[in-house]
Amino acid sequence: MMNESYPFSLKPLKYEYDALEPYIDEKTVRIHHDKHLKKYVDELNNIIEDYPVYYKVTLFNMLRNLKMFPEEIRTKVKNNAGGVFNHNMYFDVIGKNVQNSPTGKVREEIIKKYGSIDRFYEEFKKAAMQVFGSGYAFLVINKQNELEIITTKDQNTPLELDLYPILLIDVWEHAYYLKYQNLRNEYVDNFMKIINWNKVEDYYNNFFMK
Ligand code: MN3
Repeated sequence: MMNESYPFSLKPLKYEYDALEPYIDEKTVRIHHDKHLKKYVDELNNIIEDYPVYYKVTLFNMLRNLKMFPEEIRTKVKNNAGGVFNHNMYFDVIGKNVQNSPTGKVREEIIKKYGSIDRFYEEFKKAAMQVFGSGYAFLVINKQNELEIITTKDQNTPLELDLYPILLIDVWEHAYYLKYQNLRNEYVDNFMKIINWNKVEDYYNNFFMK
């Protein structure tokens, strides 16, 4: 998924639109995936189309090295490539009937860093609640190879900071407003119940294999 290059495509969900009910409602998933994510994919393709020199650059490498782009398109690439990357990961790390508790090496690392899984949930929720306006909370692997919670604004990704994300929550209002309105805290609590920790573990292991 991260190794994809131009032309980018809208990846179908690996579950039904209503699979995340009652935590995330069908209508929100449908609009979020089919409209919001699709728009980022289309916009990114429109931008890159005029610059064949970037046709072979992966999404991952674009975001790791935004300086490669000329200034006239750099912000647009950052926003739209970020939108594609963040949403692909978002829909990938949640699911139905998932391994809903941290597992494997990630579990060990979380306990090492935060003391307990509950304490981690508290910290992650606090970060998600602190995002002012639109953005994300991420669990990343930092430069010391430790876990760390960070937030980003808009569609910014940890990749441009040389940090490697393994979990994220989208707290743009479009991710929850239809069902939760202003109650972001309830959305965040419910999001925790549908995290697919096997996927988070995969992202973690992939980082150390590359
Ligand atoms: Mn979103």
